Formats: sequence, C-alpha cells, structure tokens
Amino acid sequence: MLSLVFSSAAFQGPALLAGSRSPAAQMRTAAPVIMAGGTTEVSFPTLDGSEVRIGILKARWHEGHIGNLVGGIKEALTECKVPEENIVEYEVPGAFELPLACRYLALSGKVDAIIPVGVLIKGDTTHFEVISESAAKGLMDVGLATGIPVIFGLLTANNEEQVVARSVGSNNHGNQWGMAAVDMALLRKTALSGAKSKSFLGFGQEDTDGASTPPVKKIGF
Ligand code: RBF
Repeated sequence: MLSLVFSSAAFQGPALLAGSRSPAAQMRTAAPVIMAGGTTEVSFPTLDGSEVRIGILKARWHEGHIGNLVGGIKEALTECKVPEENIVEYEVPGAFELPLACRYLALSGKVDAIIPVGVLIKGDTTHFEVISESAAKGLMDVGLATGIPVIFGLLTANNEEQVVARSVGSNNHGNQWGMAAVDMALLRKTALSGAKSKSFLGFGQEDTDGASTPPVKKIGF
C-alpha cells in the first residue's frame, strides 16, 4: 500500500527543527495522525488550528457528494481546533468557477487557507478533461499568485461509485483537505512570522544585527 507522508513540517529549516521555533511553528507538534483507510494513506502532525481562518468554496454540481466532502473537511477542522466562527463558506456554480472565486477570497485577506470543493464525473464528452485540467491549473495559479494556500479539493472520477468511495467514511478526502488546509495555513504563518524587514520572508529567525549578513541571505526556504 502506498504510504504518502504529506507534511509541510518537512520544509521547516534547521533552525526551527533545532528548537528556536517561531510562535507559529510551535503550534505544530510531532505526533503523527494516520488518516484514511482506503488506497491512499496520509500522515499529518498534530495541528493546532485555533487561530486559523479557513474559507470553503463549494461547487453546486453533485450537491450530495459535495455535502459529504464538506462534512469530512469540517470533522478535520474540528479535530484541529479551528473555531466554527473562523470558517466561512460560499457557493459557486461549478468547478470551472472555483479558481476565480478562490482569487476573490484570497485577495479579501479574510482567510489563511482556502479549500475549493468540486466533484467532476467523466461523461460522454471531453468536458471532464477540459474543466478538470483548467480548474486544477487555475487553483494552483491562485495559490502561487496570492500566497494564500489553496488546497486541491477537486474530486475527479470516472463514475459515481468512485466518488462515493472517496467521499464517505474513513476514506473521505474532505478530511485530508481540511488537515492540509490547516497544515499549510500554519506553514504560511511560520513563513511570515518575525518579519521586520521586507527582505525577510520567514522560516527561521531574522538576523537583527544586519551588518554582517547580506540581505539576500535573509530570504527564507
Ligand atoms: N461542474 C462541476 O462542478 N462538476 C461537473 O461534473 C460538471 N460537469 C459539467 C458538464 C458539462 C457538459 C458542462 C457544460 C458543465 C459542467 N459543469 C460541471 C459546470 C462547469 O463547471 C461550469 O460551472 C459551467 O460550465 C458554467 O461555467
């Protein structure tokens, strides 16, 4: 069985791992949570989302499945202690509209991570490929352009049976999306914490001395 460890903890620099952790980094502890009992497993650290704000954008197509996935997302957010009042939800017509709606929400400055939720089921025409590829690319672009984490919350399936297998019970992908959103929101907070100058992008501690280190060395990652 494929075991995929998806944790942004891996991105944390040596300084963070060695103990000089920023306040945001301290919200992330090490105990792994193994999720999902289907064909894919994913492991997350224990995540403290008590100060994280999450936006959920739902496509109206395949309403029942979307509802199940959102249920999975909310279970994960509750497990991560994200307060209910920190979760906002909006609807869009379909998966194709998700990237632009994500961009609006990202630019609002009101959330720390966004979970677009869409279900695309293969049909007789090429709409499935066209919409799923453009929506996936659009979602990635919004995350990169705005700096607000955008989770890949699109379920692309060949039939209803595949959707059900991935949207209910222990293999509800919404659960992983919720965890991933909190994980990435905390990573972003870590990246931005401690920034006192425009050249410091986080991941470690800013060199307040300044004189000995050229500014370029202060840039994170
Ligand atoms: N939107 C979805 O979210 N899931 C779908 O499975 C889906 N299938 C579609 C199939 C066809 C033939 C068309 C024309 C649209 C479909 N849409 C679907 C809607 C699409 O994402 C978008 O909302 C509309 O095309 C309006 O821009």
